[in-house]
Amino acid sequence: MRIDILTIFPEFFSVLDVSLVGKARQSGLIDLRVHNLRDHTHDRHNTVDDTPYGGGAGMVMKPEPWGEALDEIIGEVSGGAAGADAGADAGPVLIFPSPAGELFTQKMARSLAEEPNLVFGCGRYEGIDQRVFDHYAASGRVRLISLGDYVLNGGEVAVMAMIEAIGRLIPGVVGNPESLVEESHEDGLLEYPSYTKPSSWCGHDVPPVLLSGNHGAIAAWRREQQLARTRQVRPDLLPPANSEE
Ligand code: 6GU
Repeated sequence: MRIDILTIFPEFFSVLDVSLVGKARQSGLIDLRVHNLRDHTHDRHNTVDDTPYGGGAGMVMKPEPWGEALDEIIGEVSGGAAGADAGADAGPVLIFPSPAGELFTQKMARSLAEEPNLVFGCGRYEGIDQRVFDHYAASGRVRLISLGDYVLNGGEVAVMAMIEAIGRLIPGVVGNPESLVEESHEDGLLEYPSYTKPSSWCGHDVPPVLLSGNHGAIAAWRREQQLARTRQVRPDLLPPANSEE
């Protein structure tokens, strides 16, 4: 998978050299390129923002640097394996992290992990001029995506979270694919509690069923734990039949 990131803070992304995503980059499973939006400005101060039309607090990111940078990346990516005359939806998915976007979910991560090309555009300030989204909605597949109902200063940290969630679902990135199956959200529920040795620690014992060797009983206990946890802290995740008290 090729991932392009457009940002005014390229140095944020140096952490993507480490851990599983870092290994996936070294082995060539992920081709990740970080671009500085300011390289696409042409004034002495490398200006990327301006005051909002209609007034109001804060600054808005200007459309021209985004247009120039996105055209360049889309041109490179589309000139590759997809071929010049690939269909309208063969272009990269353009993802703009935004608290005004649709909610990022495990399901979305699974579907994005199957894409050959993702482009992330990190906004700062009060956001990006709306015409950037409108312009590329025609040629590419634009998605505004939010991590949750709170506000970050910019898209960089959100993009790192999304890349980690998506990257680990690319075949080969996580060593043991089975470890991807039994996790929170993969089956729509929170995960069950895990224990390792010693069987007793500071007066806390591992639930006896886990030491029983009875695989059917263990599976049933884990399922009950998933349901109980989910009911307690995330009842919104349960199908209606399970959420009744
Ligand atoms: Cl994706 N971006 C920003 N700036 N703030 C957020 C967010 C994204 N998701 C939650 N808060």
